[in-house]
Amino acid sequence: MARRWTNDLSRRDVTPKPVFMNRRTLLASGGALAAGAAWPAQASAEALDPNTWDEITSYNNFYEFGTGKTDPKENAGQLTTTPWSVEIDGMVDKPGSYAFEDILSQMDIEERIYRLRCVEAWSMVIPWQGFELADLIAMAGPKPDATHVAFQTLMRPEEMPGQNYPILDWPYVEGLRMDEAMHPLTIMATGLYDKPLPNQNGAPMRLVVPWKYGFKSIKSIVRITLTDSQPPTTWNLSGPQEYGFYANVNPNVDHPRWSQATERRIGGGLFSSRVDTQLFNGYDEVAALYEGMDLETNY
Ligand SMILES: Nc1nc2c(c(=O)[nH]1)N[C@H]1C(S)=C(S)[C@@H](COP(=O)(O)O)O[C@H]1N2
Ligand SMILES: [Mo]
Repeated sequence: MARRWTNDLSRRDVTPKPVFMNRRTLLASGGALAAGAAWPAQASAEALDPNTWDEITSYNNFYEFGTGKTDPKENAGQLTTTPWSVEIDGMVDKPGSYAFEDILSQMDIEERIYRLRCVEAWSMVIPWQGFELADLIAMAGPKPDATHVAFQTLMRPEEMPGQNYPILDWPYVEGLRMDEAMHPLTIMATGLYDKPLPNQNGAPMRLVVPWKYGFKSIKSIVRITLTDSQPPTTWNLSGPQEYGFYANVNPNVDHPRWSQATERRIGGGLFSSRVDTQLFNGYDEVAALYEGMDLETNY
C-alpha cells in the first residue's frame, strides 16, 4: 500500500540500496509524494547526517538498565524479548493479548529517519524501521469515546536491574492524546539500520514521537490501553514542575534547570556541535494539533 512519507531528512545517505529502490518505486507508483512539500529545504546539511549505529546504540536513556548513558548497552543484553506479546485493552472492540510476530505480520514496515531530541538538550538523527501507531490502533478497533492512549513498559526486575531501585515509579508509563497517537508521524519502531531493534533501544517495539522530548518515546512496550482520560506519565509523576504531559519540543520554554534553546548533536567527538532547537523539533506539521493551546502552561 502506498503510504504518505513524512519526514524531511534525506534518505540516500543512509538507506541500503534495496530499500531506497523500493521507496523510489513506491514514489513512482504515484500518490505517495504529491509535491516537494514533504522535503522542506530547512534541513541543514548537518541535519541530513544520521548518527552511526554505535552512537545510537551506546548512548541511551533506559533507566530500567541504569541511569548512565552506557548502562543500557552494558546491561540490556540479558533481557529476553522472545516470546513477546502486547496487551491491547481498554476502549477497543478487540481487546486481547497480541503476539509481537502477529502484529508485525499485519503492519507495513517503513523506514523513518527522525530527529530525536532529549529533554536533557542532546539530540541524534535515527533511521528507524517501524509502522504507524494509527494502524495498530485501527487493528484493535478504537471505540469513538476514547480520547487518550496509555503505554506501559515491561516490568521484570530479574532482567531489568534498575527496577530493583526506586529511581522511578515502575513500570515506566507514558501517554498520548488520541489525535497525537493517530498522527502519521507517530510510529512504533521495531528496527534500526535495517536490523531488529537492539534491546537498549527498546526491543522489540517502542514508541517514537519525533516532535516530543525523547522521554515520551517509551521502550519495550507490553501494554497499550485506550481510555477517556489523560493517563499518568512516569516523568510527570517524578517531577511535575519539570516534565509535563505534552512535552512538545519547544526552544521557548526552558526546563527549570536549563535552557532548551539549543541542543548538542551527538557525534563528531570533540567537535560535537550545538544547534538551535526548533519548535516541535522541526516537525511543523503537528502545529495544528495544538492550535489555541498555551504551550507554556501545557509544557
Ligand atoms: N521504558 C523506558 N523508556 C524510555 C526511557 C526509559 O528510561 N525507560 N527513556 C526515555 C528517554 S529520556 C529518551 S531520551 C529515549 C532515548 O531513546 P534511545 O536510547 O533509543 O535514544 O527513550 C525514552 N524511553
Ligand atoms: Mo530523554
